[in-house]
Amino acid sequence: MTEQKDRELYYWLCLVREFESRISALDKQGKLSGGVYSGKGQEAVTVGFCHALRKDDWIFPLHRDLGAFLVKGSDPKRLMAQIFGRRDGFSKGKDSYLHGGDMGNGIFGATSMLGATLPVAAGMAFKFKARGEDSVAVAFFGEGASSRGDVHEAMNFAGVHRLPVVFVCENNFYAYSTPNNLQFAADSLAERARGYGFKGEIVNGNDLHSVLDSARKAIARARKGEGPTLVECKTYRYHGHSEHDRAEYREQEEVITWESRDPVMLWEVYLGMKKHDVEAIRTETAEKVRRVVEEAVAFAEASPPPEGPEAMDDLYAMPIDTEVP
Ligand SMILES: Cc1ncc(C[n+]2csc(CCOP(=O)(O)OP(=O)(O)O)c2C)c(N)n1
Repeated sequence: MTEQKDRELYYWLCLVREFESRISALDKQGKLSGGVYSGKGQEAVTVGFCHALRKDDWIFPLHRDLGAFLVKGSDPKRLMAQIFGRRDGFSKGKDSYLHGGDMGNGIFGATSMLGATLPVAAGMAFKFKARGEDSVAVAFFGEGASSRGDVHEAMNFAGVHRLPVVFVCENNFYAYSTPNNLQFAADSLAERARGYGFKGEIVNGNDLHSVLDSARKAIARARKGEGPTLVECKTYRYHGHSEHDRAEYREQEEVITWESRDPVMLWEVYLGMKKHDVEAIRTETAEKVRRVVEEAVAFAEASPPPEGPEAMDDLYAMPIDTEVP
């Protein structure tokens, strides 16, 4: 990889982390309404997959995938306005940040029902195939969501029709407080793919190299018409389920073990092994991402909340003036 690529990927990892850290702080300051579901610790998954995509590809993020918005191309200012519930957000302040999609950048909004976006991703991939387009759909979900029937239906349909979709499971070992051994009885989630007739693999979700490698291969397979892939990324969320959850169901030793495999730190080790000046890159990148996040917060705070009558905007499609043949 070129030095420029190495630095670019580091920038994305750091931007996602800074953005999420700031949101957690804003939440503690009481400036946000709605839940905050930090993906801190899981950055390599969203950065790795979204970096490997084109603009005309679509992603289907869930509640912990804020980083996916940033890397797929969302304007950080509009994303922050969405989180603040302001008029300049994607949903114009009428929605919690979780449900806002960014249609212009190929990002479908999440639904509250876990896993319900996976059949939509399969449907989008069906459309790509039917129209002969070579775009790809990437659906993110947690191992908790994997227990839902929707997930089975989406994967079965995608397998039958060999659709250009990649299913990315972020296995962070807990669905709220439910650990893996109470979530599924199989050795892994990736092995379910065999039952659907496509490839499944397990990836170290904290190692950006492994994620990128797997993402590129799965996306290329989908683009070439070789069907779906299920990638199970083993990773860990540092925070609780949301900011109010102290996650006391986890052992401190376990948390520390995962923190020692931090995705940003691992990328710094890689930069160092390539004899880049890590200290200088870290300082320069920290300044850059701090500025982006500062500007996003200032923009969001200056954006007005929607006024009463706006509550009715965008609720119904306008009638299309068509001539009946
Ligand atoms: C069908 C459904 N059941 C329960 C919930 C409540 N809920 C929201 S997030 C969550 C945990 C999800 O865990 P997982 O899918 O592993 O994702 P993670 O939060 O670990 O990223 C739960 C139980 C929900 N939103 N939808």
